[in-house]
Amino acid sequence: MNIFKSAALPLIAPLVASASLLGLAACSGDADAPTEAATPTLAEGITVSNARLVLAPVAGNPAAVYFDLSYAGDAAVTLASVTVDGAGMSMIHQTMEKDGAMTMMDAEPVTLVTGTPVQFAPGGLHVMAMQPSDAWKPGETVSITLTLSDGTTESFDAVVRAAGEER
Ligand SMILES: [Cu+2]
Repeated sequence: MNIFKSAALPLIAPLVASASLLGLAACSGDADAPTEAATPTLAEGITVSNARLVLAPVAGNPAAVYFDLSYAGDAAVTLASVTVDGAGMSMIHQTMEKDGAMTMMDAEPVTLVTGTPVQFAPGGLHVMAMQPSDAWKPGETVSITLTLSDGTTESFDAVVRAAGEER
């Protein structure tokens, strides 16, 4: 009897190294170029409420932005990036408990699902506004812009709160 015993073919994928690394520069460094020319398309179906920017207890430390977002759009989109007006850099963070301590890290892309609210709140998702502006004073507002994966944007104002205030 001719039994095909473990007929595992050596499936060695031909690693055709297409080493065309040219033209893949991610950051082209033209951040100083005027961007006014690009007219952003407004995201559809997004409603943001209860937006607030909470200053850090220590001046100069990152501030956190929280808000409630609801989505009623048809397109399958994720939150691609966020801009906090006046901040040196902004990122979407996720607070997690790790080994009994709370830490935060870059959030996985936040997918917007119609009818499913997304809450940016203390202890969870938040926007980290690095290099905060000296101009941020409690009671004033800061413009926040979300950019979705389809390139549309949604801007809203967040009220500035002092570190000791309700988050
Ligand atoms: Cu953070």
